[in-house]
Amino acid sequence: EDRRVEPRGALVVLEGLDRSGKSSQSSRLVSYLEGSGISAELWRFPDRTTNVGQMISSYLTNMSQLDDHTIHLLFSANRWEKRSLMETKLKAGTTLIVDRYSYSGVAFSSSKGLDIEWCKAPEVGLFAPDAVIFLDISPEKAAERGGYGGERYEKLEFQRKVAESYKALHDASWKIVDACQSMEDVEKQLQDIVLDSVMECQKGKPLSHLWS
Ligand code: 2DT
Ligand code: MG
Repeated sequence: EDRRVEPRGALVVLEGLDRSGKSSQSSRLVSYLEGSGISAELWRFPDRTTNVGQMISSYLTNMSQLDDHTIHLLFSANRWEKRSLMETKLKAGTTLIVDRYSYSGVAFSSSKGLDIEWCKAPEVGLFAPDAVIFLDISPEKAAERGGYGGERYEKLEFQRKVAESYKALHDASWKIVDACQSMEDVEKQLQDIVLDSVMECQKGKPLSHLWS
């Protein structure tokens, strides 16, 4: 068996309700890592730039209607189409900070009533994150922050269901961070979590796969 240690970048996922601060914190993290001399990129799902991503975007902005199963599979396909680039980047030593991933896929679709195991199935074989950070905020507090756009899922009633689905989905390995703290306090906690993960991966922690 080949036991050589291959340093690599870390795959770090941020999850949470809309307006929990994922996007701001993700970009701050990338700046912080780059400033510390660590190669890092900001990724987000859905990636609306691809053909599949454009179908997703059109659905989210209510420009098109799709069956719940169909849109679920498109979100998954959007991750599959980025998988090989993800592998290349990680193996080249770049840490990826990813704003939403398979957990959003399962939480949002199962909130519409789709079976959770059915929702997980198309994610099997994608890379498992080295860290999942959940920015924890109540749906009510998130809604008070304002700035829900007019997109399909950006409604308090639905966000309440998503919050319940995330609870059913998370496990002990998730890092739960109180998103109601000041931006700076959240930022500091995220930096510590991510640095730990980056160090582990530099030491050659093997890449693993969903669903684990
Ligand atoms: P943003 O607001 O982050 O652009 O997300 N979603 C996301 C799903 O339903 N399934 C998925 O697999 C992913 C990644 C969450 C747009 C919306 O898309 C939802 C919010
Ligand atoms: Mg949104």
